[in-house]
Amino acid sequence: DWSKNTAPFSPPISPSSPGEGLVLRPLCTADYNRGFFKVLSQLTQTGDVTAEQFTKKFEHMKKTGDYYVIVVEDTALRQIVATATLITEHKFIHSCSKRGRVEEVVVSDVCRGKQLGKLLVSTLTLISKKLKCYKITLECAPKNVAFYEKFGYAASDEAYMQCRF
Ligand code: 16G
Repeated sequence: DWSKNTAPFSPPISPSSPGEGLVLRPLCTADYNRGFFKVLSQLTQTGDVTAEQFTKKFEHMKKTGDYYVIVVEDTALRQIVATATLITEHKFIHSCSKRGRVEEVVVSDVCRGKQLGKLLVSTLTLISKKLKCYKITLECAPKNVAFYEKFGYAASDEAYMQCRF
């Protein structure tokens, strides 16, 4: 399934073999102390989140069953070096189907060039297919459009709108 459904990798890494000294796995609460927020801060403002706030949010997300937060850990340094999230949103439309959303795709600047972004997005896209989402979407900076096109994502003719508070 993996090699058939993803963009080509060279060298041929996969979720179970993400590269020397690296492991790809779901987020766990101990990752708070392994630099998870340091990685996220390379994407946007994270705010000062305490361990308690993190754990509470983690448990909530886990309970819903709709959050798939994955991380890549450098096993020697015991540090998170990349992360991405898949969220499934429940719908009445499309025969009570689900929509997948890819969020917070970040690869630490110290770990660029190892195909980790490609690995994370391929993994989440494949999971969304397995979970029978009828579509999967994401928002990204214009400079990252070409990257996501490699996985079959295409610009939509719908406008992206937001209201920020
Ligand atoms: C990017 C992210 C999105 C994240 C947002 C944060 C991807 C594919 N997209 O659009 O998930 O929520 O940045 O920016 O990773 P903000 O702080 O301006 O909302």
